[in-house]
Amino acid sequence: MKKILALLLCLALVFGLAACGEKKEAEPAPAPAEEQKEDTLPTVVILGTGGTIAGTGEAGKTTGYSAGELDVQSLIDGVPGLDKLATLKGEQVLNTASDNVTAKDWIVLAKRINELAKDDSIAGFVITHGTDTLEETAYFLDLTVKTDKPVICVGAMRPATATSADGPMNLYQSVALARTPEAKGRGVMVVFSDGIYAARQVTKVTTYRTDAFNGRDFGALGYMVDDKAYFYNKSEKPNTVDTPFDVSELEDLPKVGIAYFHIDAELDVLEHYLDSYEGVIVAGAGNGSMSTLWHNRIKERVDGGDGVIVVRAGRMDNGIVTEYATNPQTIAGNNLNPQKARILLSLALTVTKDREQIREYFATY
Ligand code: DAS
Repeated sequence: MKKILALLLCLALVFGLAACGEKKEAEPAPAPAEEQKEDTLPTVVILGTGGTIAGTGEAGKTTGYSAGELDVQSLIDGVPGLDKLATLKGEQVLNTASDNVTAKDWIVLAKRINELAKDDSIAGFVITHGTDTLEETAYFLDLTVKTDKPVICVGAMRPATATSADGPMNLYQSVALARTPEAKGRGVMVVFSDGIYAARQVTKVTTYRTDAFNGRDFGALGYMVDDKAYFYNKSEKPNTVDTPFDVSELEDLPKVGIAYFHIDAELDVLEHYLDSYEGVIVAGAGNGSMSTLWHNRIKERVDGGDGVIVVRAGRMDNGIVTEYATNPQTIAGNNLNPQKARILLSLALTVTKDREQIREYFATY
């Protein structure tokens, strides 16, 4: 008897579930993919600039390729599922190895983002870029774009034709981050090898391996896992809409050079920079340090009324360079590496030539 009852119960359950299934089928069918895309997907603009991510070479190989060969539409088409994340609009700003990128290119890029950002239908931006100078472009944009929408810089260490090319996943995760509402208001970010990094902090740390970036003393802002962003940190430094740097009337930047200090560094190297540039970053040892020979020459020039601005940065990636009370002729570069200190000084010189105001900028941005 018990067995019969159990059998009846099972049958009732099975028919019940089947009925449920039928009910489900009776619900309105989901909108066709195209319709759903138009209605619900955010729009992300991908601005292509070249680099290894757009590089091609011998099939399978990771070296001996040409950077900046594929256009941005080919990059988009090459990533399965990218069009399920967002409505994508590709624009080719330039297509070159990132060692050829210029300040003029930066200004074109920043102006374009600033213009597009006014369009309410655009959720965020991705910049595809070579890795060599990616951190520089990212920091420049961090100081000059006037939007709180996510701006994500991305690249690859292996060309598109390599075995296990890293570009497609990096691009996928960048688009995913650019459309993520929690990514708003965090400044320009770099996505690389599952990590999310702040533009001001990130630096390239290897010539070859695919986990090529990190945030130095500050680590990562978070992780990407497939298309999901997990944030843990936020940079305290003002960026984008909270900086005084405005590119709208600029075509180029004031000339700022980097003088690399080392044992036996000759005075004529420094002199060259002091003579020909509006600003000089000394890539110094330790606390942005340099020889007495170099120090004294900077003092003589500045005390003698030379308007050249000299900033001391550190050759190593971590720690802070502090002011020298006995040497106010130079400005401490804070914890910016020399290539990033160069960007801040170039932009500062578009606003002021005043040494003390520029000192304040280095303490702030
Ligand atoms: N080194 C290449 C890259 O990783 C070239 C470049 O920076 O454009 O992208």
